[in-house]
Amino acid sequence: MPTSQRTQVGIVGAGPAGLVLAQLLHQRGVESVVIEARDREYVQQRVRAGVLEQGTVDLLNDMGVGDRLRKEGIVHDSLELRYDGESHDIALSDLTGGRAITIYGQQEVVKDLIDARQETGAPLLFEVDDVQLHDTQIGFRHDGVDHTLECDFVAGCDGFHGITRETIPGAARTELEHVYPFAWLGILAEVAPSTDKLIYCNHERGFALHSLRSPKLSRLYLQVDPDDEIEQWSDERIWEELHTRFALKDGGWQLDEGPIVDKAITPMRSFVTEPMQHDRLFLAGDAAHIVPPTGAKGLNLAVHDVRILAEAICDHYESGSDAALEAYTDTCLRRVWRVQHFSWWMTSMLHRAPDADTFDERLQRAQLDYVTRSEAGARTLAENYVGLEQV
Ligand code: FAS
Ligand code: PHB
Repeated sequence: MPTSQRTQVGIVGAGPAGLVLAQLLHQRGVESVVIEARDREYVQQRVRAGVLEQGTVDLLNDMGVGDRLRKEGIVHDSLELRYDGESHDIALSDLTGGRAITIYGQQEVVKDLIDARQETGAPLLFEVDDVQLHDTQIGFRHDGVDHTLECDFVAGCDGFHGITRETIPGAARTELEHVYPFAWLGILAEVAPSTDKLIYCNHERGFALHSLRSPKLSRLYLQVDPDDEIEQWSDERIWEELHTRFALKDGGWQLDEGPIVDKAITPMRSFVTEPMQHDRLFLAGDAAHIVPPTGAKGLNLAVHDVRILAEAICDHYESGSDAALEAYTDTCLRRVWRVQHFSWWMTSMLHRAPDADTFDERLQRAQLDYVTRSEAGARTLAENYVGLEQV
């Protein structure tokens, strides 16, 4: 028997954007219904982001979902740039008045947010399908039953491959995209990290990144050809390539190997859709924009969008003013383009484009020398990396 129900905000997608929005609205007494296409287990184990900006950590703590983050998150006050077989520290905290990043897996953030949602007793429906959006009416099937949700507002938090963005008429939106001529092969390995800070490595054979998830879990990335299939990359070949790219001239560093428990290849693109709203539909996170992961910004930008959206929706109900809702796109796009530039800049500085010539390589080295030898250059990287307070 089809059902029809009303809510104030219909949220499509239970990724970081949708779940943070739901919690922020709940804490201000605004009702919402969250619908998610995948099952709970899949959403909670999906390996993605790992770096949280200072602002994201502060918000999760203020929202009361930071207990495990404070216990298990690994705070980093610096990172390393490695090129020409040499290491260079970027003192993030010293250069930003004490701000830092925290390593805490995206799936852990999602787990904490789902637990918090369950505690509120407010609706979070997994395994919905056939989701359709007509203005502020969301149709979907759940447990074999058709449902219709009448909303005041709809939040499109369904990621890059979701349906909400596509419901904005083509004539009413502009899509701006840059696709990079390389991809990332990411692995999760059951071995203690070989470093106590992230290592971003520029090597003639391509970029490499040493990140981590816990004292027992390492997360590493390799620049690969965008047409490569994961089957072409045996575990042996992956480790061999990582050793080669991370090697120091003085041989003074060892990368430890361990069982690879997850590996995947991710395309690299920069993408923005403008505007991020249409009538009473508001897009947030990857549904509106994608950044290459080199700047570790995707999750953090998604959280920033919904922080703005939650405030604007609460203004509507608490003061009757729609000024912040009308300014939503302009407010978000200031940070979206700052972060797009930073992510493109990090990607260009650290990856080897297949058609790069010697002139390009000299420019790249000059950029690397500037950020590692000039305090002003290092501060530019540091303040963008830990997250700008104001944009
Ligand atoms: P998400 O894609 O996370 O969530 C969207 C949700 O909507 C999903 O659960 C999906 O199942 C659901 N959905 C889709 N279609 C639907 C439909 N029709 N109906 C209902 N539900 C639907 N970012 C960082 O900040 N730091 C990093 O270190 C980093 N590393 C990354 C590494 C990789 C390999 C990848 C792929 C991304 C990385 N990112 C990183 C970016 C990533 O974290 C995203 O920016 C982040 O997941 C965006 O969150 P959401 O906008 O909530 O979208
Ligand atoms: C990660 O830990 O997954 C990670 C870290 C830094 C990045 C991207 C991904 O730039």
